[in-house]
Order: sequence, then structure tokens, then C-alpha cells
Amino acid sequence: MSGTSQQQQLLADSACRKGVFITLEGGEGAGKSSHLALVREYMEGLGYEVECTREPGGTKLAEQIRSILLTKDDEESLCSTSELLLMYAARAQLVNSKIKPLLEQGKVVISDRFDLSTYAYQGFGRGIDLNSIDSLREVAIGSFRPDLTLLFDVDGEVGMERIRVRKAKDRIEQESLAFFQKVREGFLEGAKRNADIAEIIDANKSFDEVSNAVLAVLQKRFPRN
Ligand code: Z5A
Repeated sequence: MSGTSQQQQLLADSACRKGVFITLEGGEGAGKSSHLALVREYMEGLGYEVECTREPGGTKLAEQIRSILLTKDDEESLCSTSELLLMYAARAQLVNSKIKPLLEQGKVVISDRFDLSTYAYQGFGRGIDLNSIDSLREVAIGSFRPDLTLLFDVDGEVGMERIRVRKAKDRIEQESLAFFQKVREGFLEGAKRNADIAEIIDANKSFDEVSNAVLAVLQKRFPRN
């Protein structure tokens, strides 16, 4: 991107920041989805209108991409490059057609997963070159970033045990423990790279302890008057 268009992109991004964008990230069974309601309630308590979404997905077209991404097809397997490109196709669609307009209206948007998942799953899990991922991100969403990312850090074994009872596991959930351990490493590394917006929650602890840790972060970042 040229210097001028990069500057224009940054201006466009900050202009839509009347609202707040919060993302919940973590490995399988980390407890992100279970804590979405708590984050929502807290932000509504501050007087915000809140919209929740998820990745991949969140719009009609992006949900169609989600179904390609998560459905296992025994006839033709999805290669890692296609997986990466589809993640960014879905993200570009969600950011441009839903998240940015909501933020422009001053709303809080909470997303169950976002870009840190690509860094962890496609970068560390699949082993795709991290510089290539950075370049694709630039094309897909430019400098657009969350205001706060809650990383639910869970040990691969603990997370897998929590979802063991699920009857139908999606295509990615069927990966090995070694894959999820690399993914965890990727999340932690990604959080370090985004230390200004990322907060790590120890998600190995009991549900109530995790909830208390989430509330403590929210109170620190968005204090109640
Ligand atoms: N993916 C990717 O590869 N690249 C990307 O860029 C993006 C995504 C955006 C989406 O799956 C898949 O896409 C995901 C990554 C990949 N793949 N995998 N595998 P999804 O959205 O359908 O699923 P998920 O995000 O992985 O959801 P999850 O496995 O359910 O994880 P979770 O939301 O963190 O967990 P949960 O549903 O809140 O909790 C799971 C269970 O654990 C549930 O029974 C809870 O009651 C229990 N739980 C939660 N916390 C605790 C504690 N603290 N103690 C005990 N039990 C607990």
C-alpha cells in the first residue's frame, strides 16, 4: 500500500471508531462463546447498544463461506492456502458490510473470534508463512483492529476434553492435540505482538474464576463511573 493510501485507510478506520470493537479469542473449548453474554451484559450496563457476531461468518455471504470452511468433504479436502484465503474473504465481508457500519453508529460489536485466530490456526497450526498472512490481512482489512481482544488461554488437552462429548465435530475440530498445542503457542505469540489491545485470561481455571477474570479486565479497560 502506498504512503498516501495507508494514511487514508488509517483515517477511515479511526473515523468509524465511535463504537467499541471487542474480540474473544482462544482454542477449542476455551470458553469464549460461553462468556460472550457476560461481556455483552457488562457493555450494555455502560449504556451501549451491543451487537454480537462470529468468525468465520456473521453475514449471509460470510456464513456461506463458513460452511465451506467447517464442513469436512471426504471427496475433496480443502488445502491450507484455500482455507486461509476463505478466512480473509469472510473477514473482509464481515468488516466492511457489518462491523464498520455498526461502529460508525456508536455501537459495541463483540466478535466470537477474529484475526488472531488466523495468526494462530493458519500461521502456527498450518505453518503458513506469517509474512504472507500479514500481507493478506493488509489487503483484506488494512489496519482495522479490535479495541480489546480477550484471549482465553487454554491448554490443548483441557480444551479438547471439554469438547470431547460433542457428537458432531467440525473439520478443524478433528485436528490432533499437537495441532492445538501449536495453535495455543500462536495465540500467545499473537497476543504479545498486540500487547496494547490483548488481555490474556487463564481459561484453564473454573468457570467462575474465568468469569471473574473477564470482569476484572472489562472494569480496568472500561471503568464504570
Ligand atoms: N478458525 C480458523 O482456523 N481461522 C480463523 O481465522 C477463524 C476461525 C476466525 C470456528 O469454530 C473454527 O474456525 C475454529 C477455528 C477456526 N475451529 N476449530 N476447531 P467455531 O466458531 O464453531 O468453534 P469454536 O470457536 O472453536 O468454539 P468452541 O470449541 O466451542 O470453543 P469455545 O467457544 O471457546 O468454548 P465454549 O463453547 O464456550 O465452551 C466449550 C465447553 O466447555 C462448554 O461445554 C462449556 O460449558 C465448557 N466450559 C467453558 N469454560 C469452562 C471452564 N472454565 N471450566 C469447565 N468447562 C468450561
